Amino acid sequence: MATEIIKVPDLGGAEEVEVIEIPIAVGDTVALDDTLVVLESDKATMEIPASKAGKIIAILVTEGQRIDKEGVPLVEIEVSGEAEQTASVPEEKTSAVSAAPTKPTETPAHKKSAATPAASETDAVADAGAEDVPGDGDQDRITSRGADQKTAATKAPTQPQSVDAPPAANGKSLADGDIYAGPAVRQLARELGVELRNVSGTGPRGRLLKDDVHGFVKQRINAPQSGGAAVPGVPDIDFGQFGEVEQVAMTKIGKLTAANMHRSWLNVPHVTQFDDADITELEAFRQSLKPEGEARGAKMTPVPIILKACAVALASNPVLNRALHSDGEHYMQKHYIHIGLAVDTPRGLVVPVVRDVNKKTLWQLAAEVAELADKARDGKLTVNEMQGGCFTISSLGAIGGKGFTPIVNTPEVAILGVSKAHIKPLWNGREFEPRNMLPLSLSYDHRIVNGGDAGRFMTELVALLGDIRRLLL
Ligand code: CAO
Repeated sequence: MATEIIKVPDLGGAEEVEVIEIPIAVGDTVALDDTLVVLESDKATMEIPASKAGKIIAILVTEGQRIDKEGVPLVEIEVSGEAEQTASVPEEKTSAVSAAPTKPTETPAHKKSAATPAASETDAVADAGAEDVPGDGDQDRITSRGADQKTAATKAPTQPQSVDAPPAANGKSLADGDIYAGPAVRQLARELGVELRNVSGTGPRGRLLKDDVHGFVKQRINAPQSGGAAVPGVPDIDFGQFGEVEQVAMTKIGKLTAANMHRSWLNVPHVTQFDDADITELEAFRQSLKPEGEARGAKMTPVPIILKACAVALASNPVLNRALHSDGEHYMQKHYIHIGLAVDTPRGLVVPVVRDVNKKTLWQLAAEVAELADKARDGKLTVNEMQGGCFTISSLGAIGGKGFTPIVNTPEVAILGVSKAHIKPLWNGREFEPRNMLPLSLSYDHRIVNGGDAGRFMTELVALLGDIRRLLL
């Protein structure tokens, strides 16, 4: 049996190429024109085809290896007897891609007829399902395969049903343009029924790798079943190409917060409504408490008062003090009022829970808020102190801002966002009066809380903060 060594062709002006994919293994049988190695230069991807049909007996390069000259041996093939034929146009396929022209070229008719049926079918279907490729030099590969598009159209339906294939909003195929993947990845994607246009590439310059396809399938299998489309992945970007960057490990709290926020964002149909509470009198009262606070060693900030007002509003609007049961048939009505308080710490966001808010005095709440916030900032909260909340308050009042849409802290069903109070002109029926207005935003889970429920809660809260004597009623 004769052997043949396939070598790096003319690099077409490229100074260096990298071996980015070896879609064959020793022992594989390859047909004429099957891709053996994929090389990549700065501008183009080059598929090096088998110039003879036969069996792979040695692979002489490794993925990631850089090559800077023509003639480097790539693969050794034991040529099968009946296949001792030359490639249809090997020099065309390699030189065309390596030359990296930007203009598509016609595929000669003799090339089409020389391809084995198996090869032409594979290529044609590949292009029907997932169009090529971004690199300038890939134009030739696209064009040569594109010649079989008609065949592709008739053969594509025999391929496995793809996991998903969402059309672009404009009705144009999302595959137009930038799918950057080699033949082995395309082959794998076809076998698994994955549309490459939906997979994010993590290889160099966003190239799709086999791991990306496997990861995509794994993600789809683990994703909760729903009627909607999949959440598209966000591609990793090499930010280093734009400026200096540094990769920093997330804190444990940061990772937990990210997971919780994502879960809530995906599961909860959020609605947020806004109102302003007139806290002019409340602020006057709060300021008057300062000397007493100093004597007690406690500080009466707005938060303890908002906590108390929320407890009263929750008691009269119990819909916001529920949790959905996972069976979809029940909800849990809570008969206690524990309220979580988002605390900003150097390690991230934590939410200690103030228990039985409805049973505590404002001074008790002020002392507890200060203690929990200190413990949170010192990293000394116990797990118990962060469990059991019915509702959460996120106050950015001391930081600033006119309003925001907080994310419900599931399995709770509502959260109150508090922004910075501002003096605003308010019409009192005769004239504009300067009033201290506190912006409030209430996000809720619309699966269980209706707009009316939330509206009643918010209206009561605004009334309570507008006249805190109502807390006694
Ligand atoms: N409008 C105007 N001023 C406000 C205010 C508001 N809504 N809320 C508080 N303030 C002022 C207070 O009047 C007080 O000032 P004085 O000392 O002059 O009275 C000062 O801010 C107190 O601020 P504080 O932060 O020490 O205390 P707090 O009780 O308002 O808040 C806590 C406690 C733990 C909620 C807060 O420190 C905190 O961590 N907030 C951030 C929460 C957060 O990150 N939320 C986002 C979560 S989602 O990413």
